[in-house]
Amino acid sequence: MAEETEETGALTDGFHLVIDALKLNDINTIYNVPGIPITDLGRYMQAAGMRVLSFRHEQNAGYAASIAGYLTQKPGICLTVSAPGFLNGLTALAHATTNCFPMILISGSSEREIVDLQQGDYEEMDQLAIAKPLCKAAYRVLHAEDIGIGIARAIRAAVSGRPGGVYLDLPAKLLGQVMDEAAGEKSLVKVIDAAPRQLPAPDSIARALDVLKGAERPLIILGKGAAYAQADDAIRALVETSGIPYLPMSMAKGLLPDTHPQSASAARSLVLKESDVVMLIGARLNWLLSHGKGKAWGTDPKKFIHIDIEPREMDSNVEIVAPVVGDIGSCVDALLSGMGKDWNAPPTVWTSAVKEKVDSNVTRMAPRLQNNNVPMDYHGALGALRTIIKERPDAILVNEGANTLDFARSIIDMYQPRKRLDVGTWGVMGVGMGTAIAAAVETGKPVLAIEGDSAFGFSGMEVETICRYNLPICVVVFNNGGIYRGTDENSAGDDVATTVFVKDARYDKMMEAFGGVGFYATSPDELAQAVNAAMDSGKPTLVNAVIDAEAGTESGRIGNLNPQSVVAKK
Ligand code: OXT
Ligand code: ADP
Ligand code: MG
Repeated sequence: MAEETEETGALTDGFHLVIDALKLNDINTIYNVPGIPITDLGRYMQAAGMRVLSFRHEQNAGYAASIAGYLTQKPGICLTVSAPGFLNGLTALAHATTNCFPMILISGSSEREIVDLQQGDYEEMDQLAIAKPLCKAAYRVLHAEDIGIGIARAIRAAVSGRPGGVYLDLPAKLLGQVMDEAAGEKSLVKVIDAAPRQLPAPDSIARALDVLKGAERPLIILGKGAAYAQADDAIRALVETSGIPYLPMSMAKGLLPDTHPQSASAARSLVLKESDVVMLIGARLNWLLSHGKGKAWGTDPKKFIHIDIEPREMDSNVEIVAPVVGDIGSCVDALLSGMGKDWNAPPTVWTSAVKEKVDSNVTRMAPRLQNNNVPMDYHGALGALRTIIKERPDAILVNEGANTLDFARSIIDMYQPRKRLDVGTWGVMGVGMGTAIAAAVETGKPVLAIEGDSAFGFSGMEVETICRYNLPICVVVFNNGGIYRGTDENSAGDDVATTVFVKDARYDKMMEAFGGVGFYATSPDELAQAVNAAMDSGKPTLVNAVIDAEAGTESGRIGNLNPQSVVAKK
């Protein structure tokens, strides 16, 4: 209330209140594309000591913000201009929500009075209404004195419970609104305990342990929620104390090193089919796990234990006999103390069967990774990159594509948590450069981005951003001349086939165009040399890796999801 403030005569405004509110909450990095009405906001942020990274397209800034949220447990912030900029950022906001990454899309917007009467304002759009179905929460702030509360609500909504995307609408007029500085300062809110621990009910833990005790062929599945939770030591202790084989989902690889003796990564089909009790930790039974039923899960009856912070996730696809609702750190701690020291490891006949399958799959794959073929196949090229990650386990691996994604996932072992960042729940192409940039900025670690040539194209212009900020990112483009393969032919007309790109494209020149380093690699040895040089130098680098145009398969490992025409004419 005005009369309670110390009237100093000094004024503040919407721009500065937004900045002060973010800084008060330790949010100091912004991913944005400037323009009306937020150009000055970015300038003032920079002047106030915040890191403001400008991108070439909002979608990439948004993907950067979403993965920043995943890596830091603080909401990643994407800042966009009204209507078209907002819409460009919206795909990333939806992606963050879908993947349970905390992110806030802050967008400038046009004049409410004109927008609501649809009188044709500059970049007119009812952005709040459009954002709502795509995020966890959406807010608009109309008065400068509400900026503190608006930002506090956005932060809490993004990170508490199941994390997700939040939209915050800041109309242009708000930024220029002026108020007394002391009153403004008082209106700011430092969010206390933004993501409170959520302890599981003791009876849910007892129930889960009972089910686990009765298991003959138990399996733990670790998802990216488990990686997000940053309960790394507790999760490792749970896996090791229980003696249960575990299967990491793609972004949970490295939560325990992939070389861990209990890893069932290389026996995926076997453990899904033959397990009798499955404990999911921060993983959903969505399409990536065949919804917990059907052929992939075999005929043996299953009992599912599910640990998740979101109660409504339980029974979403199949019956969950032991729901454990709470934050993963607390749930895993409670399970561990319930297990005690005398916990019986699962029957050896089960763990040996898993180990045998792992060993045989690993042994079968090993010689294929040694080849030095020209042109390269996926195994040869990824065999070389696998060694590089083994030697540099703290590097962050970004990965997208179809074959490039699927082969890299199974070939490249990860050794540390949250080092593998990929296409996530939607299998979306285009996350590559935004993800690589945020990974470098947020962690200061070197980044290796392994990209299909199609995948890279969605965000390729951001190589300029990488050069501009001189980030330690090495992009390897798996250039097979197309989507899945470079060999399709159009059976009618002169246009090339729909999945085919320009032959012998030189993606390396794109990086050189902006002052970075380009390499052209035709063999696994050349590829290893180039990537090692890039990782040693820390310079922005792009390696054009020439892959056999025939090597890939349609849609990689998920070709079965393509509908088939029964009346196909050709
Ligand atoms: O147990 P079995 O015997 O089954 O064996 C398994 C493991 O046990 C074993 N394994 C191992 N063996 C030995 N050693 C080790 N270490 C080891 N580890 C594992 O290997 C097998 C396989 O293991 P995996 O991979 O774990 O198991 P599986 O069965 O594959 O798992 C199932 C899934 C579903 C969990 C897994 O497949 C998965 O995670 N898939 C994700 C797939 C995905 O998301 N794909 C991306 C989307 S594809 C498509 O949509 C594309 N588009 C369209 C498009 C998109 N997506 N987005 C937008 C915005 N617009 C359009 C496009 C345009 S892809 C694409 C571009 C593609 O072209 P590119 O040029 O970019 O790429 P290229 O294909 O390279 O040309
Ligand atoms: P994956 O794709 O790796 O299988 P998903 O994205 O499907 O993983 O699942 C992640 C799950 O983790 C979501 O259901 C989300 O609610 C949950 N989750 C995220 N953070 C936490 C946390 N701190 N505690 C408990 N569950 C969490
Ligand atoms: Mg390709």
